[in-house]
Amino acid sequence: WGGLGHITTAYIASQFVSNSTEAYLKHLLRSNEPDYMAKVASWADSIRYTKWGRFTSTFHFIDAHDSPPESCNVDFERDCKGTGCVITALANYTEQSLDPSLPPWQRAQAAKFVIHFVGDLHQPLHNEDVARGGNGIHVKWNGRDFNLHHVWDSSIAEKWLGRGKPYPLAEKWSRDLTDKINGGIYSKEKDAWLADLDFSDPIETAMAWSRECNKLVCEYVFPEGPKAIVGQELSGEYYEKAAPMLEKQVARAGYRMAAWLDLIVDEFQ
Ligand code: DCM
Ligand code: DCM
Ligand code: DCM
Ligand code: ZN
Ligand code: ZN
Repeated sequence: WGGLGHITTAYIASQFVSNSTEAYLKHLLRSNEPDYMAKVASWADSIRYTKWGRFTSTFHFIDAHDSPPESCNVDFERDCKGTGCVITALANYTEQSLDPSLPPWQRAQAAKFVIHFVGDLHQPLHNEDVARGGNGIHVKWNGRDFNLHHVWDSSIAEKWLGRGKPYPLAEKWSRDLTDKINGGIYSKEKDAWLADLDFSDPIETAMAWSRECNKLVCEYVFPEGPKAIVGQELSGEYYEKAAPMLEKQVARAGYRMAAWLDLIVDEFQ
């Protein structure tokens, strides 16, 4: 996701984590503010193009070698790169974040990676190989040229929320989504969102979330296949169908992030 998506998932998580998780993370991340998670949610994107952070550049996605729209599927052995993917990254940094033998700065860094990668794992094109997750596909947005990946990372959410500063927009969106989870349209399914969560098997948990997200590629990202979308204007009908699904993915990511962080902190203490 772009900034809005990551900040929002982290704000949602901060509304669902337990009191002890909040206290532990505020201490580890050295912040006592309500945005203690939101403000570190995009950090992993800021280091991936630096020299020391280059080793993390493939950690943000898994390249499902499937063939949408006929067949969507993702396979850990087949699709996770040797240099690492979002599945192994989430598992490795989960382990680091609860390893008491590591220094606090490294556990803090690991927690920042966990917060980021749970978010990215819920972006459909981060679970798809075609044209490097859509980066190589040119489309139109309000008449201008964009790549499809950017549309899904940022443009759809930006249109959905309207103009404004990212943090206030994300904070408001997170409150809307928290209400939808607690008592609105997601309240009946929120328990099912945690059904695949197995803290003893982070790889399988992440794969379950990835499979669910990859399915959306066939239905919402490439409903008529990758060739048919080239050059299409996406800010109309396509957007109307995509935005509610994208919103649900952001809600799921935030809710699952909170549950995962609670398990990390329970284990650590
Ligand atoms: N490191 C980090 N944050 C930085 C700089 C480095 O997390 N701002 C990491 C990269 C290495 C480790 O710390 O894993 C040691 O780095 P160095 O040898 O640069 O101290
Ligand atoms: N790292 C790790 N396990 C360790 C030490 C460091 O996973 N025992 C992390 C810290 C950095 C990354 O790996 O995020 C790169 O470390 P380095 O630059 O030390 O190879
Ligand atoms: N990306 C992806 N799948 C790929 C390659 C990249 O999901 N196979 C994502 C990571 C970034 C964005 O696309 O969010 C841009 O990546 P890059 O700058 O590496 O092209
Ligand atoms: Zn992206
Ligand atoms: Zn990312």
